[in-house]
Amino acid sequence: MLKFFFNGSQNPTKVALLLEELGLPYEPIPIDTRKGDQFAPDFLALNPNGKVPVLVDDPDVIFDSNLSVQAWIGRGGFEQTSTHPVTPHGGKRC
Ligand SMILES: N[C@@H](CCC(=O)N[C@@H](CS)C(=O)NCC(=O)O)C(=O)O
Repeated sequence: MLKFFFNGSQNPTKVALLLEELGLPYEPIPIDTRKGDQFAPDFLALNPNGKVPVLVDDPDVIFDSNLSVQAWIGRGGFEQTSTHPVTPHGGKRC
């Protein structure tokens, strides 16, 4: 299942709207950026920029809200991001 790391700000909200509109099942995982949760090592391993949103479709990780929307609108999921670097886990990171 998709994992969606978010807070209540505009960039994560774009992705939340996408997920809801497409009816995709996902696990919402709140990140409290006011407390600095975005700098926890586990989170930085997903997004070295320390920002939300992050969408994980294991093993693929995507951490730009606009690219998330573009990838899914292409109906190819993360396959649309194949020009981006591959993660150590074999997935694509963008
Ligand atoms: N280009 C990124 C920007 C992400 C971004 O700026 N996220 C903000 C929330 S809207 C954030 O995580 N801020 C926390 C911080 O900078 O510490 C995107 O569109 O997803």
